[in-house]
Amino acid sequence: MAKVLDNASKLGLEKYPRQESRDILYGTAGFRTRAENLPHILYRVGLLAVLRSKSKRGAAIGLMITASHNPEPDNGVKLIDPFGEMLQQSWEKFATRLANASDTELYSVLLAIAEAESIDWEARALICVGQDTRPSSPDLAQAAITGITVMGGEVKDYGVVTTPMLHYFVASINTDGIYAEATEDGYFKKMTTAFKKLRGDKPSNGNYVPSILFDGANGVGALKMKVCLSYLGDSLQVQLYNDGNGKLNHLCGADYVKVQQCAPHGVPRITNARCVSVDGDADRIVYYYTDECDKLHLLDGDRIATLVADYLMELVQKSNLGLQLGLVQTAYANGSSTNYISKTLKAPVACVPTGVKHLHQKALEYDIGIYFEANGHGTVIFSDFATKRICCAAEEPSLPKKQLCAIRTLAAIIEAINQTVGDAISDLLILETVLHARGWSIQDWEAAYTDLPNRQLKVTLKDRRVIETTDAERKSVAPPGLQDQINLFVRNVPNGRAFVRPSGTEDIVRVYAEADTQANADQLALQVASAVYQLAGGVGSPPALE
Ligand code: G16
Repeated sequence: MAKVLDNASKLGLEKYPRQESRDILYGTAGFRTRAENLPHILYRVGLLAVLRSKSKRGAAIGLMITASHNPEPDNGVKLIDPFGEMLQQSWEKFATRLANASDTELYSVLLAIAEAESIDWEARALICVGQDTRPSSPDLAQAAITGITVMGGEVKDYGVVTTPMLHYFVASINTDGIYAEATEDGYFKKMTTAFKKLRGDKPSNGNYVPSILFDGANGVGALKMKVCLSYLGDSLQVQLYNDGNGKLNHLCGADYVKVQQCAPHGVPRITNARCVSVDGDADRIVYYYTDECDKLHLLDGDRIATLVADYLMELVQKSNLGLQLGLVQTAYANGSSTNYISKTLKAPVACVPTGVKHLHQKALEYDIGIYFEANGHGTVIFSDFATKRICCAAEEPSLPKKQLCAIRTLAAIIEAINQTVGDAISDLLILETVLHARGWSIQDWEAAYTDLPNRQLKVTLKDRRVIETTDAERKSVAPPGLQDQINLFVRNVPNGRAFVRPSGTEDIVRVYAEADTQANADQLALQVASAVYQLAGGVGSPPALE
């Protein structure tokens, strides 16, 4: 053991010396920063992944190299736990410690982690490695693989994959049952077969037309959607745009459309056509259309959650299986969506801090948990209890026809959804299923409720950690006086709500505001952003509406 750790720290020193003096945190979705600062981090995460796998008695662990929605020069890495979930939070601390250790401390930090977790050195270690399409990803993958190998871990290199595909493969290797073979073919075959079953032999229905425009953010989502098309056959027509020739996430993709509230560049404006945008690693999806006046209508993660919840609640009721369904949102959820869930759908809804790791955890409390962040990141999870009940009942031909049909639809949804994490491609198939079943156009979908106008702004600070929050990030507790100012601004605006929180993926602070009108939401966001800039040490130009 001592020899392995010694080798690992020596090689790290020679080949991947620590480059950055600033400390880095394992944040909302792992480590993210400029790619040139990452080689030593990737090497060290490779070492840690081996310890994690050994601590789980050799279960496969995922190591995904991506910075998802961030600009192309950034990159990042996150670890995936055995059931395809995000790394256990107690290990995030180990990751941060290891990443920030000086070169000379590396050996002792590795040893301390191994001791704290009583690592069994005889256990094998299998690490599944995946990467997105960023130019920096191959070298970073090599750094991680070196780290894994030097610690005696086995590598399964999946090459370029979407983040949710890697989550799926890890879960599939470690579990028997609902997941398909851990290959691209297994993944697409399983979910598209279920999709086609759900769709039946009539691709059109009422106002629903089986055709969409797809903005791939010039990332891996476009590449993999191309592959998916060959499995979909005639069941869905998908026109691909931003399919890899332009700059990743630049003026396109789910984050751009959601935050800027603009249609992406590179996709033709076809009035009222149903369009989707995914992000750089295809774990988020938003829908949109542009109307006759060229105005953008955005159907974001909140709309996705409410559409899916409404449909699943009807199926659950018809199934008569007595299953409990609940939703999970974050502070970014539009106030109208939360009202619609509690007053119209009458479903339980919880609010947790940003980050799918928090939403996923909370959603596990329900038989059927639906979680989506407003940015389009989310999925549906069925508890073991719900899965067993649904799958057993689906084999009961003596049940009344309507009940059996609802149960079999739920069973097919279990097959089509990637329950490990938000997955733009799997979510798309579920959403197209619901719209098809309802016979709805995107405009019919939008009619459920009216969003409160809202605005998001970014503020750059000397150190974003001076902002501290509580109450699922809805209130700030530091710096002193900031929340009092926010309260004051909010009081002056009908239906006003605003909050501020440090990003866990970018070196910025995010401000969110909503109000009765767009002008009021813009003004509120600007007032809050200016207060943050003044009270918390803003750098660069003062905040402005973009
Ligand atoms: C990641 C997380 C999401 C989070 C987003 C933004 O998304 O997985 O849960 O909402 O970052 O986080 P923050 O506001 O802390 O920067 P992605 O798609 O970039 O992996």
